[in-house]
Amino acid sequence: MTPEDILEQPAQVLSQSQREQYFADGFLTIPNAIPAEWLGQLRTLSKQFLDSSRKFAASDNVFDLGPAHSLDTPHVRRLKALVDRHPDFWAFASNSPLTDIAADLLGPNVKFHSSKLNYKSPGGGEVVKWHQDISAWPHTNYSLVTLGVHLDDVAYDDGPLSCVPGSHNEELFVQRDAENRWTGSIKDEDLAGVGLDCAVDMNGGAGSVIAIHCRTVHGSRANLTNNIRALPLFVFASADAFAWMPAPSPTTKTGQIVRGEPAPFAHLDPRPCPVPPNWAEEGYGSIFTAQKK
Ligand SMILES: O=C(O)CCC(=O)C(=O)O
Repeated sequence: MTPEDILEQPAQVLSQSQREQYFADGFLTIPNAIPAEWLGQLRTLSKQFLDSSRKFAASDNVFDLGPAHSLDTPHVRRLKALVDRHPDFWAFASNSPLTDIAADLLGPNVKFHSSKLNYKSPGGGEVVKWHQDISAWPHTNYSLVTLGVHLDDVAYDDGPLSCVPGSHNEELFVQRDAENRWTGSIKDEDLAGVGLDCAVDMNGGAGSVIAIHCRTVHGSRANLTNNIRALPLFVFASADAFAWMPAPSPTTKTGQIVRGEPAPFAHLDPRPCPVPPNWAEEGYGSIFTAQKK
């Protein structure tokens, strides 16, 4: 769906001006969006998984572990395919206030794409370089959004995401190095024209939701605190957006309709999108492993 078509649909939880701001800037922070019961359960699950990671020594299809990981001090970078880790993660993605927000930004027919929980450890944590998400999972159009939930208050020191306003309406960059290897990040020479000095930190209180358009240039700051910043992220698409390459981190729920009906036609956006590696053949670790290469 186009932004104009989406904005014509009645909103469920967002105001019309919040939706307009999302389409103008390419991102939005929604304060107090998640009720306390859901927030409590997400926090509990996040801590349980972090704790259960202690017994693992190497990354697998559940945990992406950092180099400092140990029994005493878990260093998890990512809990993968969240909706397959616990039924409540899927309930949250498919039938909660989060799903209502997705429908307000994507239209009445919404398809689930993927999910993960990123942990940012003290001592810097995973600084994520500037990138655009859609280049890793291209679709027939650009009506996809990532929704993140702040489990705790997030300010500058906690390592918030940072987004460049209006960058979703500009070009998509090739996220590969000179040898054509996938880097998951935008080259320095391309960044020069992006307007990084205008980037906005997505700070917010516990229970706020951050929405990032799939074309928006964004990155993520260092964690300067002694706390682990945990951020569950869920990606949704308009039902008429169809993936044309294998998903990097598919889940058992990828492609399921969570609001409305499946689309009888694909919507084709003519703006070009670079071709990512074929993840089904090459495998995908995480953005952290790709950016560290
Ligand atoms: O976890 C973060 O702070 C950033 C995550 C991100 O940008 C991504 O996973 O695409």
